[in-house]
Order: sequence, then structure tokens, then C-alpha cells
Amino acid sequence: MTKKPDIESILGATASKTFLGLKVCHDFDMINASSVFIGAKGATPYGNMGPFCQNAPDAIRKAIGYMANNIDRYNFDIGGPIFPKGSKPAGDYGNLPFSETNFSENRSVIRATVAKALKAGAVPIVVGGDDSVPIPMLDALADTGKYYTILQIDAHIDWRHSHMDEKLGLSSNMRRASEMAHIKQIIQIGARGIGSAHLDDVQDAQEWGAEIIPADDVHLYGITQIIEHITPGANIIICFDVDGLDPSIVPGVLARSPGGLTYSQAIGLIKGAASKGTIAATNFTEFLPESDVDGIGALTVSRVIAATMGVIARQNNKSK
Ligand SMILES: [Mn+2]
Repeated sequence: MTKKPDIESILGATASKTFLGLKVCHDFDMINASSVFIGAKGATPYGNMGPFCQNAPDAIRKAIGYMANNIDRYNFDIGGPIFPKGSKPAGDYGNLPFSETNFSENRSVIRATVAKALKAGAVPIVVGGDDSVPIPMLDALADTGKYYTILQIDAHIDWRHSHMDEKLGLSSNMRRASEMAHIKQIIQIGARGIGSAHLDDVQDAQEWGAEIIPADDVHLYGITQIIEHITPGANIIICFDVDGLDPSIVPGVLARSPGGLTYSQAIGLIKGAASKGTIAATNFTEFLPESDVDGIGALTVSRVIAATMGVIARQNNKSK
């Protein structure tokens, strides 16, 4: 038997409990962070499913632990160190408390924490939980008085009125977003195969004005045309369901669906968004560590988040 070489020790890895070894960042010091990783185990899980993505935040932190000691090295995904000289680094808020019975409390905690981050000027990066998590995050953005464009990356459009008698569940987040006065534009990227949507859900989405770009079109025409859809100067919310990525790079999802986005397309969309407007909030949901294969999905998602932090740190510099 051959032993796997320990690449982590070659890279100088040390055990880190926070994402990328970032400083723990609580309410009062979010002001010193360009963005903040907020771990969420869930919000409004469907009754028979439970909080199936509750272990995502810790699995994602662990997957990028090997980079914690090398955070100042050149990251070719974003053309420089993650946090360039003069920029504010990101922080890690830890995991929010989660109740398996009191879903309204889960939503309140997410909403309040996102609101605190926004007030401090740190872009919230809400990580973990199923796709019900974005709903309270989006709610919190109403308080800013600004208007927003949502860039949703997902294999599913999530336009169900309700599912399993639950209106605030994972299949309804874009429907709920469309009902919020502060959401002016929704661009949905990566849909493929069969999801929760019926024909009338797709028709409602299109009637509202949601721009649906199926994964096939992303592969055929590239991401440039999608970035052109973003209103110039927009405040952008990236709602990233990691099943939008191809299951070959993120096998740790509930329902693997072939034909998903590549890593480069995802990074390109995030960089493209920041070039067109300002990223105001993000979430990364639906990662299911128990279905992952050899940690490849946790690694992919953690790398997308690290690149996103770098993109956000740069946009903060730009605006000053
Ligand atoms: Mn999905």
C-alpha cells in the first residue's frame, strides 16, 4: 500500500478553527472586516428532512485549513493575495445558534446578525444550511433602504409558492425574494434537469422579470453575456446554492445534477458581478458534507468563498 503524501504539511498547514485562520469577529469588531463568514446550520427546514446541511460550516472551514498559514501568498484565482495590502481582511463570526423546533427564532437570528454586519460595513457571507437560509438574509437587506440585484447560482429556480405546507422553505426563496420591495432584479444561473419548478412557476418567474439562464446556456454562450445583464452600479446579492456547480466538483449535495457550472465560471461570475456593481451580501447553501466524496466538494466551496472574500476586500478598497 502506498501512503498518501501529506500535502498539507508541505504547505505549512496548522490546525485552524476559523475559516482561513481568520480572526474571530463578533458584533463589535465587524467594523474592521471587509466581509464576515457567518456559519448557519439552517433556518426553516422541511419537516421530514431536518437540518441536513447543519455540518456544512465546519466542514467548509476544515477544508481550507491548509491555506490558513499561506493566506498572504499569491492567489491566481483573483490575481494577488486574498487580502491585498491596505485592504481590510475578513472575519469569522462562528456559527449561529440553531433550533430544531423554533424556526422563527432561527430566521430572527440570521436576520439580526446579517443586519449587524451590514451596519458595520462588513459584507455578510452566510455559509451553511439549506436554501431557506437566504430568506432572512434578504429580509435584513430591506433595512438599508437600498435596492438590490440578486445573482442566484443554483440548479433550481426556487419559485414554489409553498412546499410541504411551508412558504419559507428551500424551494421558495426566489419567490419570496420577488415579493420584497427592495429586490429589483433577479438573474438566475445554472438551472438544469428537473427540480421543484412546475411550468407555472417558471412562467411566474419570467413574468416578474427574472432572467433565467439555464446551465446549458452558460456552457454554450459563456458568462460575459450574463454579466451584461447586471444593472450597472447595482448593489448585488449573490445567492449561491452549491448544487449550481457541477457534481463532479461538488458531490456533497442533496440531488446531484450533471451539467453544472465549472469552478472558473463561478469565480468569473463573482468577479464579473464586482466589476459591474458592488457585492452587498452573499450566501453559500445546500452543501451536504455527508454526501461529499473525499472532501472535494468542501474544498471547492471553501475555495469559492475564499476568492469571494478577496473580491470583496478589493471592492472595498476601490470605493474609498
Ligand atoms: Mn438547488
